Amino acid sequence: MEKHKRILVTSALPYANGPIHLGHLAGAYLPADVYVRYQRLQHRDVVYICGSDEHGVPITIAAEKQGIEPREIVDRFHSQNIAAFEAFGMSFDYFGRTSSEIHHQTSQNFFKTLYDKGILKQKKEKQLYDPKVKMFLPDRYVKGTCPACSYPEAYGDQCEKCGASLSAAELIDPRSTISGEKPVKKETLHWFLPLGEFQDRLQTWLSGKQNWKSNVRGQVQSWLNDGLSDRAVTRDLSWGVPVPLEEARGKVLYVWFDAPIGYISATKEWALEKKSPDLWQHYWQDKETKLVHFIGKDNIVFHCIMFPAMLMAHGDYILPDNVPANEFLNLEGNKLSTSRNYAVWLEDYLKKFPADPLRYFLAINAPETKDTDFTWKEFQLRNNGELADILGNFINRTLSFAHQQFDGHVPNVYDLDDLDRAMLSILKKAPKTIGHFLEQFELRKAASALVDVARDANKYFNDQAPWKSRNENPEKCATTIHICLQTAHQLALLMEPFMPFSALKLWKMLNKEGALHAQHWDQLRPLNPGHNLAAPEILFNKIEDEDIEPEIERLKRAAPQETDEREPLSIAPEIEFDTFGKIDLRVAIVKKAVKMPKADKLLKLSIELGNEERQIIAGVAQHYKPEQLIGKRIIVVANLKAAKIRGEKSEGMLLAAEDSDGSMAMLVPDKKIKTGAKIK
Ligand code: B3M
Ligand code: ZN
Repeated sequence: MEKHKRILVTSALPYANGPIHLGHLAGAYLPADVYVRYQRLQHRDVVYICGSDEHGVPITIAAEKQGIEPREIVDRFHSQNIAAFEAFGMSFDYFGRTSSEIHHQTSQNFFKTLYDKGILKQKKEKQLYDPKVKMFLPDRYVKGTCPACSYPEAYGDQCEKCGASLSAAELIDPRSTISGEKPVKKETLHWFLPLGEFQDRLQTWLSGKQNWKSNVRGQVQSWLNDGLSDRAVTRDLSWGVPVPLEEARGKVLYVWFDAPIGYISATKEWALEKKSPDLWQHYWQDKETKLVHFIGKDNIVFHCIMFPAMLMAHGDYILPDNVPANEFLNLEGNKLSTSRNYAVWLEDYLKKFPADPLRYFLAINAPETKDTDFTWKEFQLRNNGELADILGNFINRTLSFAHQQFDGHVPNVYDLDDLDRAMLSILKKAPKTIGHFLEQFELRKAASALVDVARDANKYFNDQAPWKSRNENPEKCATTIHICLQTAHQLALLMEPFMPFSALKLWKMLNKEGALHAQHWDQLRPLNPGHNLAAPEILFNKIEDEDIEPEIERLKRAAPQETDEREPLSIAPEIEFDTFGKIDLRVAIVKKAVKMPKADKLLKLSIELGNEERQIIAGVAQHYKPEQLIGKRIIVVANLKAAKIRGEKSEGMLLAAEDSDGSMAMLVPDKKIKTGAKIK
């Protein structure tokens, strides 16, 4: 039983610097929307808030890249993303934006309260400054090597490789992302949230959250174990919410300070729209509200440490009850990359396919506890196999049968047999089972329980064989179809949170009076015998190979080709040139090549090296057939001490490259050159 009086749900505010892609949807949006739709069907008081995050360096960098003003960027993507979300069936109660007047006021007041309470620390610090473009380099304006994992492309605020949250000054070999220059250090004044002072309260608070997902708890606990330090909440930038202090001219609030306050501002705007300006306070200030933040895992620290600490510091607000953060969704086996256009953009998807199959896929394959993969093939399989062949097929055969045999009416129900009773009991349990999973944020289990109902229903239809009983036992046939129709009816309701468009379509086919969204999740009133049905329609179309092939091809072209440049390389320790000079590399030509008996990795090669003939044993048998090598020019280490390998003499070593996937390529001269030629 839900013990809270009301629920406030938020989804991470997407940066208004680009369109929405599948990774966003899987992490912060679809799971929240399913949860909220379900809570609404439980007739709970739930408000669902989101909006555009329009500040911060991601926005200004995007604007600079396109040579336009930040304002233009955010205006464009704010409306574009609203349209895409709507077409995807996102049911926000309010979608705000952090450039709004109310947001500026709310976040400035928030800052002011912390300042007046003496919580914020004011410090002069040396920060990275680009002398060429004459500006400080906060956050993503600087890149360098991650001090935690050595990833060379870490940003000044976060390493995308290991997830470490960084400050620009910690980066090794920093460089300006605007000019590429090595920055200098320059003094500047900033305000800091002393997170360390909230450490104990955060720990106590987290200890009470045993029901949180373990990936979230684990990450937060490890942060706490490391110890929290001061976090700057202001920046030297011109785009953002101005810091409301005389001495802070030209400075704005750090985007991760103002963005979460955006949840509060948007709730205020929602209340104003409802003509009940104080209503927002119930949702943010009454302990009986359950506050739930849906986010992706890269936002955990901000929602579970920084924002809670801000709320504690302020004192007037409730804290989140749960933060069901999701892991990442990969794409065809690779990490999504917006800069490489290696992503599936929601707008593009919706031009070709309906929203519901994607909603279903992202639910059943949600990255709840580990990263998952979106592949077009798997998407097609699930759509065709589960939605079309199981769910859609059951609805279609039931409604068609009712139209053909019962004149489009719900037939009477007569004596029940065991199979009938079993099916009815499945129907009775389903809302409870699915509801239970959804309450626990277990979207995958919830979605599969939904399809299980349809699977059981198909089996019931087959076992009862109404096409036979129609002549042999008309009452049994009527009972079967009656129960199948009640199942379809129940399915329409159970589908609503996951696939609202198809649920509504089914609801219309059933010709029910009253809106689907006005029904009660576990008190659906059954269809009455004699009720008149509307014409059946196909609920889910199959997706053909031709539909997905161009998508697969496009991604193949955009896929990271060679080594993913984001993989940090572990390069061997530095050597002097002299050391390198000692290695005598020469061109040779392969004369003979045979497999080594009982060694599946080794080939025995005879090579010509100038006027010498040598034998080398090479570990390339899994990558090259002997005949592929004969006549090939290769590079060998000619002065390597001879060794015995499996009883055979090896006088040298050939050079080949191996990548992280284990593929191998031999080094070959790019044109004909005499054997024995020296590599230098
Ligand atoms: N815009 C980061 C992101 O989209 C950020 C979320 C803000 S939530 C308050 O990943
Ligand atoms: Zn790192």
